Amino acid sequence: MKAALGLGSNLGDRAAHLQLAVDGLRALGPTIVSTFHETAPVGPPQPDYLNAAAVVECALEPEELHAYTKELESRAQRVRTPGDRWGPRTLDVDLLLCDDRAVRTNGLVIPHPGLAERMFVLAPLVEIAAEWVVPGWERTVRELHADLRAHS
Ligand code: PH2
Ligand code: MG
Ligand code: MG
Repeated sequence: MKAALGLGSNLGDRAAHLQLAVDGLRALGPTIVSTFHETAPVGPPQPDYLNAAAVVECALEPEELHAYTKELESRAQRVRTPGDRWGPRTLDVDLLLCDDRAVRTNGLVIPHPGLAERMFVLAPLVEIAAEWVVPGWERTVRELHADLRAHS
C-alpha cells in the first residue's frame, strides 16, 4: 500500500519530532518527505506549527498504519487529554490517503475529512503527491491545493 501522511508539531523541538516520525515511517518502507513548513496555528491560539507531508510504501493495512501513527506520537511523548483535539502537541501524524481506497471504520476515515480545507496539509502534500487522485473528490491534490489557494 502507498499512503500519504500529514505531520505536525508545535511543542518542544518541532523539527526533531517531525524527524522522529519520518524515521519511523522509513522503517516501514521507501518514504519520500516534503520540506518542513512553518505555519500559523489553525484553531485556538497556540504556538506556530512545523508541518510536513510524507508518502510511504509499506505492507500494512490502513488500520495497522493508523495504529502505528499513534505509536509514533507516543514516542514523541505526546500526552492525550480529553478535549485537546485542537490543542498544541509534540507530534501529530495524520493518515491522509491510502492508495485509491476509501476507508470508514470506527475512528478512521480515509481520505482524511479535513484534507481539502487545510493549507497546512495541502501545501506540503502537493510537493510530493501532486497527481494523486483523491477518492470521493475525484480531483488531484494539485487541483485541491489550487482551489484552496484561490478561495483563501
Ligand atoms: N493541527 C491542528 C490544529 N491546528 N494548525 C496548523 N498550522 N498545523 C497543524 O498541524 C494543526 C493546526 C490539530 O491537528
Ligand atoms: Mg491533525
Ligand atoms: Mg491527528
